[in-house]
Amino acid sequence: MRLLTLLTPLAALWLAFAPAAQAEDGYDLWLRYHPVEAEHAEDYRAAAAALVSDERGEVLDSALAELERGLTGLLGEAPERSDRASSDGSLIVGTASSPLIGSLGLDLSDLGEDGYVIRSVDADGQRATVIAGGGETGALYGAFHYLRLIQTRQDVADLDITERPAFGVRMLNHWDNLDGTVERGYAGFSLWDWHKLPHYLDPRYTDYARANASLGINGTAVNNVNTDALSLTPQYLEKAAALADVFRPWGIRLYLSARFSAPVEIGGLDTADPLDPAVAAWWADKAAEVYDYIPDFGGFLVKANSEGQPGPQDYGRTHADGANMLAAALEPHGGIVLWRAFVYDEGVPVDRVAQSYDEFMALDGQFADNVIIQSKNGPLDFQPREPFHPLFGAMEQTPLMMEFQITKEYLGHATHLAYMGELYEETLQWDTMRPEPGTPVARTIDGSVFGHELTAIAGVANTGTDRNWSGSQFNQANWHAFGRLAWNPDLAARDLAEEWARMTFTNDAEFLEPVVDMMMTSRETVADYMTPLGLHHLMNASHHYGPAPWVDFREREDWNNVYFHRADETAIGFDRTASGSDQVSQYAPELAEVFSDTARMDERLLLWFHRLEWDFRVQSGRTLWEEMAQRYTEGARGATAMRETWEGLEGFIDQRRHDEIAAFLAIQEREAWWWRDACLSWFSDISGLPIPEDLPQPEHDLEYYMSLSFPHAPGI
Ligand code: BDP
Repeated sequence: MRLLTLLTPLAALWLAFAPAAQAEDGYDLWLRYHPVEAEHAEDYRAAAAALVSDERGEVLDSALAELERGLTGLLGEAPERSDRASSDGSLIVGTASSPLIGSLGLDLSDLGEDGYVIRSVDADGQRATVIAGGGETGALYGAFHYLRLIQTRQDVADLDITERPAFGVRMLNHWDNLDGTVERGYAGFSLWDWHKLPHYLDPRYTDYARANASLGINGTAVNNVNTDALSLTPQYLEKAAALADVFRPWGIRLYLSARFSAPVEIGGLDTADPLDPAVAAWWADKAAEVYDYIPDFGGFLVKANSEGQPGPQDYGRTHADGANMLAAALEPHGGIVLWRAFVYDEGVPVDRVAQSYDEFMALDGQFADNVIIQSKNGPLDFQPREPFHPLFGAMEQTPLMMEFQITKEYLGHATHLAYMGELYEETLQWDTMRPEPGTPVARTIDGSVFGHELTAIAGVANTGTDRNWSGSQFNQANWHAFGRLAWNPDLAARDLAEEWARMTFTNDAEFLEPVVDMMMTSRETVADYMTPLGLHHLMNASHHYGPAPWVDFREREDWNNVYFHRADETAIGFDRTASGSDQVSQYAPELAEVFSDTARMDERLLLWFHRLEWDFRVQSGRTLWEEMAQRYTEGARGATAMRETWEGLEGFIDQRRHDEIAAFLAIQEREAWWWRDACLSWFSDISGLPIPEDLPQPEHDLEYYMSLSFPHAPGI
């Protein structure tokens, strides 16, 4: 008894602190708003003592609510609310139409709806900070920017910031199915509970929209590109409309993937031929119906004639015929068509990697004004490393947009740490040399080189029902980096890694330095232990989990790993130079020349472009085989190093997230060595060359690696 009474106050004390500790499961993402250190709080409070606005609006209200929430969390007390800047330290928030903001005489022209300024001003003799958006969405993005400044401990006393997004449409693509599963999803089930919609709105829908808005993302395609025509029936449109209503106050428009054969499947027609007037009329009616449900509907995302999906080519028509027919249906309502360039179908070409460029270049200039072509970053399929897609820079007369994959289908799914910001940066900054040297991919899609007004960028989402949203804590950084680069593709991946880590974990430099370094090298590490030297598509069949260079049994030749690496006893690699498929000639001539020259090229793409004998001397002086063994080993060692680095960082952050990450890094380490051992064993067997003696020998024999099977790996 005595013991119990003694323990009770202690238990109470423990309970008082427990909820805070428990909350650190990653759910709050980078919007944690934990109290700033006492020594800084006073300055921040002085700058933002009152929230002032003389305007109302659905999106503006979100901006004000977020500032109130953020400032309260960060600074420990709620700012006063007022419609006048009557004392020092007012944070004035609004748009160009606010009388108060108008009276400050700022130049807000050229901001567009989404742009904003954040400026320290003198308002009637009072020191104030104004967050002024071109429109309400601009004010919302400005609000998040201001909070980010405090979250990352930057000075807010003397601000003069002007921001405008580089792309008009900044969207996520969800590969979510109506049954709640997610294709290539590694974070649980779909966020959308279609069954309970529209009558139950999970509060998580709002948190999802907030998180996107905090990055500047303004669109979301909620259903899989391998889509079900049912998504376009009234039953599901009503549900989609309920989601759109939740997203709207956060500046986010809803898009739907549209199945090309829907007129047959749900429309009772016997054809989906885009040139058939009855088909065009059906789509026009369907578009009008969609806009009745969702007045600000964004448009249709379409995967056609790819991997068995229906499309215009089923009727002898072109991608342009198909896209333009849908574009005509959406045009009266202001909608757009996002037509995917990821196409391969109809037999296996010599080089699958060449197909998309060939098909779309032939149609350049034939697309309607409200069509944009959505191309993956590389010409194959979201590999750990690919050269940029040659359409970037080449397709001049049609707006082209980037599709990145945030979910890591080919980079270790939930558990492996691979910071994609670094891959996105590499792609966006790659010099296409078109129309002239010094033209990075980013400039070919942001409208600046070819003058297109319609600009967009998409990321295949990694969100799901996991508490941490993204399957792992570090995968959140990939969502964050994508969103921030969608706003400004010239931001540095390293800066974004640091910004994310500050907001997600801590501002402590002793933690940040090793963590940011680890993030920045992580993608290369993964590329090394999975697919070094330009190898690609070595993942196990279908679910893409684990190594399997031996896959040769799939029904399509170009679904087999042996098709891509072509290893035999003499050589390895895919010859895409003039002596092979000549896919290299799809690039600007100066670039094609470099890619074709083993002495001048970046060897990280060596076997992507070249087929070389095992004893070929690489730039290090080693033989190709020795170099491959070396790279695989360094990759696996890199995974070990990441695990060790993280173990040394215990205590900087809450235990729960630390432990989860530590466990995932240990999985990654195990799987990295498995990748290395399995691939080297198999390539050693094929080439007849032993793994160099000075390197660790595989733990098991080749039969063991080849016997492993994972029929229930996630994501399919
Ligand atoms: C591949 C995925 C497949 C997708 C396809 C696509 O394996 O699940 O449907 O891309 O982008 O990467 O359409």
